[in-house]
Amino acid sequence: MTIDNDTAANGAGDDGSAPLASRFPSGFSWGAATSSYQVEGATSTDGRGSSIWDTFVAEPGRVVDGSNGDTAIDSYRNIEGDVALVKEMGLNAYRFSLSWPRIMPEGGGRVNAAGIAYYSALVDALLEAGVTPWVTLYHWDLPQALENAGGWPKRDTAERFGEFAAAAHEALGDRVKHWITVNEPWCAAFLGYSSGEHAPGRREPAASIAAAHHLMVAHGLAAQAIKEADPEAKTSIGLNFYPVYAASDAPVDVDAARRIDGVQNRFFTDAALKGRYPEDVLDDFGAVTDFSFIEVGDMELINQPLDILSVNFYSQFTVTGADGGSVSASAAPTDSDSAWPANDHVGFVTTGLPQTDMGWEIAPAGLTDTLKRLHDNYPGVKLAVTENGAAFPDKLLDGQVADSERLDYVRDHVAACADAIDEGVPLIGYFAWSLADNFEWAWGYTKRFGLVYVDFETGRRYFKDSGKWYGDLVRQARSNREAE
Ligand code: IFM
Repeated sequence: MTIDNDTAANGAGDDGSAPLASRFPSGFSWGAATSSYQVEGATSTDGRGSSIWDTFVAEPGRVVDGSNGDTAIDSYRNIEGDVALVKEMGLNAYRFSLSWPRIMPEGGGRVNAAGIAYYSALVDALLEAGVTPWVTLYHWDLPQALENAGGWPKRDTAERFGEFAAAAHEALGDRVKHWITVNEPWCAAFLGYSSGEHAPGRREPAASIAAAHHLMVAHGLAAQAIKEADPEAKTSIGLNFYPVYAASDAPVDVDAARRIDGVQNRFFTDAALKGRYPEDVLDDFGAVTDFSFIEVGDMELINQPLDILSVNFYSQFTVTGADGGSVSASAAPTDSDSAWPANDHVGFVTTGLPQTDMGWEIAPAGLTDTLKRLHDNYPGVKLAVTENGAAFPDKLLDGQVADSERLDYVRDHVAACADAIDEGVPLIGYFAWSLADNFEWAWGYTKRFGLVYVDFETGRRYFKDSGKWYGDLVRQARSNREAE
């Protein structure tokens, strides 16, 4: 699968700099990532319970193309095919998530043996292929039964998640050593319960802050349960980070940047790694909530010892607080300012940088800066980039996808990781988002993030040029290290 332009990407730079593939330490985890609802399909198969996404997608107008995850890319029935793609690229790690309602259809109590059997088979197939599984416990498909009982704004949901984590670990922990508790609680809380763009589609700013806190309590309970069962297991939380810049030096813009940085970057990280929420964010949130949901002992519970901080990185924000901060462009993952509770007078400004098909600005240096900042602020924890990638409108022609923009995006972000390593950041892995095109939430199948193109009619997979390039890079990086 070697392609012609690989030397430019993987070979020595014109300036005599080291080849990209040689800039990573031995033992580095090279992976790709997916999540259950986005790829599995089989939503009514083998006793899987219903999730909030099954309910949400059935409501007219929620998903731009009216689609759903009923079939997705059929990964539930295609373990062999998906693992073969991972293996063919030479990856040594694969990140996927467990569907909570597939394992616990009612959200708590009864464990569905067929659900466990599926993930057990996937783990075995990966290990057989020499690939380390990185398992995410929560990637947004909350059992509908728990949403019916109040969802994440209710504390009980976090307690049930602790049970689910223990059950998942009991079934898979003999083989799975890398556990990411919760993925992007910012999205689950604020897109799910404040702007309503994601399931369950509620628009309740105060409840969204309770949801955010309970997602962190859930993280604490899960990390605790896993470490109790296996002190050698590596625990992590997946957070989505964006450098946030003020549009100008004007105090209103500087304050807008502080507020968005606070909710997006510091709120969850300070809680997980410092055991406290940032005071300035609590002050901002105080406009809409009294925090009565925070119980004594919660912050200690959330502040579990973590081995790895999982960094999801896509873009950067430039913000203004001027003129009431009307939203002027969609550099943000959402056009809706109501995704930032108590900050709805902030505007997102485009700066002229190239954008992906999501309208997200391409800013690889922001990844280096983010990794350095995280290491400076939370020095005791290793870092892994567990999502990074770009949507572009791909075309399949004669079995080929010439996605040079995505190839450039991945290459430049991998290089940004190498720059961070050069500056002393303890970065241990990079996972491209995503292994293959899949269901992109409220965008349905209209946005393609994969290294592998999926024909959504037939389910057939084709390596894109970016996937071929990434495979070349990884094989070269790994063979360099093995040769030492
Ligand atoms: O597809 C999503 C993923 O589920 C979570 N992080 C961002 C990706 C791209 O939007």
